[in-house]
Amino acid sequence: MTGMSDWHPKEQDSGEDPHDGAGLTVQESKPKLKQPPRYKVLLLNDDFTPMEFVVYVLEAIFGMSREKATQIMLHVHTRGVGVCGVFTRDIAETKVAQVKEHARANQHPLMCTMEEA
Ligand code: TYC
Repeated sequence: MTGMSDWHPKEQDSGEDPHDGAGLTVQESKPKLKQPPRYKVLLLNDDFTPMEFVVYVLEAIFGMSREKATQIMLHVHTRGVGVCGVFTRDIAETKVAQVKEHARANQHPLMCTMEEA
């Protein structure tokens, strides 16, 4: 009996030893799961959409109180753009589509978009 023919996996790999028995260090793998990327949903100002309509959209689609919705609407009105919330991609895409569809159905030019947070 000589050389590699005597090699037995059970003797070589206890699961604890970071060395492989041949003088080489085995790198433990890093955990592969990551948090999913998050996206900001942004509301854009325009000169035509009524303030009350924007407040309603923020209440209905983003679950905001009237007070919070009014605060965000006024921020967008004065600053030009504002964050409605931060979500995973599918949820952000759905909310953007809901805002646009609601605006379109009511013939308002209100625009909504998303960007990676
Ligand atoms: N600027 C609009 C107005 O004066 C109100 C408005 C606010 C519109 C926020 C869009 O995202 C918006 N009627």
